[in-house]
Amino acid sequence: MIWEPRYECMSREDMQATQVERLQTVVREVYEKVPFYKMIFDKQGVKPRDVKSLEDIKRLPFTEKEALMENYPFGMFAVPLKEVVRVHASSGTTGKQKVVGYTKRDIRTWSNLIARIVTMAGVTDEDVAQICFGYGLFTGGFGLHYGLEKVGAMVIPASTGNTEKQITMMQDFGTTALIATPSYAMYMVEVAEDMGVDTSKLKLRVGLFGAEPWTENMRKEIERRWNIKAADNYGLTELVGPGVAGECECCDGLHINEDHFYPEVIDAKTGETLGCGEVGELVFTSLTREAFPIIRYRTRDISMLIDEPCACGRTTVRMKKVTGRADDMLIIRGVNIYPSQIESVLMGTEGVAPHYQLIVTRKGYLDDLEVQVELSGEKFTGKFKELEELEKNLKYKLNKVLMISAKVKLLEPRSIERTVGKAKRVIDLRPKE
Ligand code: DLL
Repeated sequence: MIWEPRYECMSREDMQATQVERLQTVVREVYEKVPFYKMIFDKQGVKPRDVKSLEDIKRLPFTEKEALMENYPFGMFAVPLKEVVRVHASSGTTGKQKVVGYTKRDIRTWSNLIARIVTMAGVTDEDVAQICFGYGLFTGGFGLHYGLEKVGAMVIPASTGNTEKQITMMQDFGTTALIATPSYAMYMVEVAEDMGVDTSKLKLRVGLFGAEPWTENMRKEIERRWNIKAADNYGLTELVGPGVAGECECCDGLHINEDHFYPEVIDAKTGETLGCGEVGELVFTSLTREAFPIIRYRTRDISMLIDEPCACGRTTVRMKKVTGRADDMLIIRGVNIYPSQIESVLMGTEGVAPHYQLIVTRKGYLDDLEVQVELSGEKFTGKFKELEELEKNLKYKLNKVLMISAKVKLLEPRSIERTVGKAKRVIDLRPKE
C-alpha cells in the first residue's frame, strides 16, 4: 500500500513544479522573518526573487549546525512563539542544544510523513507497534508515535529501558512491529534469548530501525535473530526528526519525502553540487516547515541519491543507506576510516557478536586503532587456538578493507556496555589539537 500516491508517485515534472513553488515560498518567508537568513543571503548577494528554478538553489548559502547553536534557543523560528505548539531538541557532542519548533500544521504534516514511511515498511492498521525510542526532547518517540496512530496501528509507547519488561510486553500484547535503534534491537534480542524466549514464536513480523547508521550485515543479523523483516528509516531533528526518508519493501535505498525536503548531495570539501550516483554529503532544504524552515542544511551524513525507478511504484528520489557521518570519520595515520567499514568486516565474520568499540590512541606521533569486539556466545568454545585464528583472520580482513593495520581485542560475551538509544562506537583518546 502507498499512503499518499498523489505525491509519492508523482511524475518528475509535477514533483519539480511542486518543489520550485514551495522553494520560492520558503525562501521568501525566511528572508522576511528570520534575521539570520536575511544576513547570510545579503552576505552572499542573493535575493529571494533570484530563485527562479530548482537549479537556482545553488546560489543560496548553506546552513551549518553552528547556526542553530548560535541562535539558541528560538532565534531561527519563523513564527511568533504563540504559534509554536511543540519543541524538540538534539544535543550535539559539544556546545548548546539544537532546538526546533513545530506549529499545529507542522505536527500534522509530520504525522503524515511518518504514516508514509511506516506504510512503506509494511505497517498497517492491523499492527501492534511497540515504540522503543525515548519519549522526550528526542524526536524518535513522539515522531513515530503520531504517524503510527495515523495509520491506525495500536501503539505501545514503551520508550527505552526496562528491557525485560519490554520483552514480556511484546509477548503479552502481541507486538507485531518493533520501532527502535538497530543497536537497541540487538540488545533486546539478547535479553529475549536470555529469558528463554523463542523469538520465532513471537508475533513480531516487521521492524523499523533508524536514528543511527547500520550495515546490511547488521540487518541480516537482526532479521535472523528476531525472525522479522527490517526496514531502515532516516531523519534528523533539524529537519523534523524521523520522517525524512524510509525504505519500502524493495530495500534498495530510502525514498525521500522530497515534496517536503529537497535533497542535494555535495562535495564536502568544495561545496559543489554532485549528480545522482555520486557519493557526498547530504544537504536538505525544508519546503513546508512553518515554525522552523531550514535552507540547504549540511547534515554531515554521507550518502548518494538514486533517481532510477523503484519496483514499488513510488517515483520519489531515493538515498542510499547512510554509511556514516563526515564527523564520524576517523583519520588514522592519514587514512580516512568510517566505523561502518569496520562493522561490515565484523558482521561478516563468524564467531564475533555485533557489539564492538573502536579505541583510538596516539603514542608519540603515531595513531593506534584497536578494534574491540565481543565473541559470540553461540560460537565461543574457549579454545586458545581458535581465538588466535579468529584474531588473525579479523586483522587480515580489516587490513585489507582499511589499508592500515589495526589491533584486534576479543572480549568475552557481554562485556561492552549496552545502550538503549544510539550506540557509542568510537572512543577517541587522542589529545585534541
Ligand atoms: O535520530 C531522528 C530519528 C529518530 C531518525 C528515529 C530515525 C528514527 P537526531 O538525533 O537529530 O535525529 O540525529 C540525526 O542521526 O544526521 C544521522 O547522522 C543519524 N541517523 C538518523 N537516522 C539514520 C539512519 C534522529 N537511518 C542523525 N541511518 C543524522 C544512519 C541515521 N544514520
